[in-house]
Amino acid sequence: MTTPSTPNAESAAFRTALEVIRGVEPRIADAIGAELHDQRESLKLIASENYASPAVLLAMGNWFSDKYAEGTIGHRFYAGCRNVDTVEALAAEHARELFGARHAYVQPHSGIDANLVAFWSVLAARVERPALERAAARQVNDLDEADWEALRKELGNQRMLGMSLDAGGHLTHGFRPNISGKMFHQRSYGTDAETGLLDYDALRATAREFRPLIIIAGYSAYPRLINFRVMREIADEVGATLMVDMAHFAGLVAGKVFTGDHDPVPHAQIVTTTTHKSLRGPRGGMVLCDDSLAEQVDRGCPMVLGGPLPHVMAAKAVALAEARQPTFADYAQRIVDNARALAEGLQRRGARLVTGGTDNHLVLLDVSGYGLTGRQAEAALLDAGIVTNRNAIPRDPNGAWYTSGIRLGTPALTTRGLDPAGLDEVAELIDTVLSQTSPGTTKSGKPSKASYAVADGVAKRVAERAADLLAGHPLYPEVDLG
Ligand code: DSN
Repeated sequence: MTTPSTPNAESAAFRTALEVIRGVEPRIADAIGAELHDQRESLKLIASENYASPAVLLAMGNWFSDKYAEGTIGHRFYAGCRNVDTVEALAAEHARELFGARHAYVQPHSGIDANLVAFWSVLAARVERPALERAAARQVNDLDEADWEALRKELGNQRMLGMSLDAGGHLTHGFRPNISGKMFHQRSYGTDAETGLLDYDALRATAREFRPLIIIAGYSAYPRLINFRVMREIADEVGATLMVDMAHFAGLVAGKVFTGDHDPVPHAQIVTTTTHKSLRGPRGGMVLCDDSLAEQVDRGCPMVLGGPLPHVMAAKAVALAEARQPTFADYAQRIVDNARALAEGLQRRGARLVTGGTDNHLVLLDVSGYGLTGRQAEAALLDAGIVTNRNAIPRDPNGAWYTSGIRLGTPALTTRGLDPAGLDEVAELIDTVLSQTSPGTTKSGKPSKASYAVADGVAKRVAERAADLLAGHPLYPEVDLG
């Protein structure tokens, strides 16, 4: 952690906070302490998780939580917002400077919220205002499928082109279980069947035929670079807006690991992100955009957001200030170096990776080579103290529930200070568990996609080795709860 502090200031701060909480509800103080313990003990490879600095965590626990501040800086629907204005302006300034963006809106509470703000902004910039206002006035809960169809027509029958879920896209990129799939007719682009890489020619052909309003780029499980210059060319050719959801790789953009064609900010009209993944901030979202969409984006609250969370905006400002320090670029580079070491370590031991490697912070391991489903592999690894999540792979025969993949990411372990040699050892531990796990059978004797058995003693031995590895890289070493 890079935040300057006096020795033991963090320990004193968290101990005091827990003491105060304990005076009201001791079970919550215990749960907070237990969570720190669990996080310290687990070998966390969830690609979307990280550890925020003590300064970021502390910035959230204060009286800014008590303030309503609907509206924008200097233009609020509540009195007494001058300190919230300071916080929001600083967070937005850090975001603009860090990412080289014309405009930053730091109010979204999450990535889904940030994407909703972006969708409505693009619609509002294109659609006749009365139609939009009529649509916004309707009661969403009362709408059935025919109503949604009528609403889409009223909004101009809009279309969205996004990466397919099994290629690594995200639910909010136009899929039915999410409101984006109700607001838009969705079509997907995928990856090449041979290489697993994004197929720009196929994408261009689909865009020409489908003529979407929005082309959305970004992913939660694609391990490679995206060329945003080419994406913008395709969008311009069909008159679409290019929107990039950089939630997963915002830290790599901030740390200048992704530059030129791989930095979305100069190429997309609108960019959304979360702030808690590779960016290492508080849980929350953010929108960056060019001047053409700034006015609409600033209407995010109350159009689709509840009141801003000033305490979280304060923590965003702190995290963004941290990300502007030179050490963050080093951190971002180490995330990628570590992911590459993990990928190479797995491949050297015979594992199959989707796309054959990684350019970013994540690795998608095809566990069918071990004779397992993703669900079995995820559970077996957890038994050995290794926390991952199962994930579909392109054209996955096991679907989105059981899956054939495991997604692994390095932002969290990099924050703990692990290096490529450490990630090679992690590869060894993963391979040891998976190669000694067998699929179980159902009660009727058929192969099960869920049950499994790890060979005797393996989970325990691996858990001990994982604990040894983590002991050399303590989490929050500056925090001693006593
Ligand atoms: N839940 C996040 C992830 O794991 O990628 C995205 O929403």
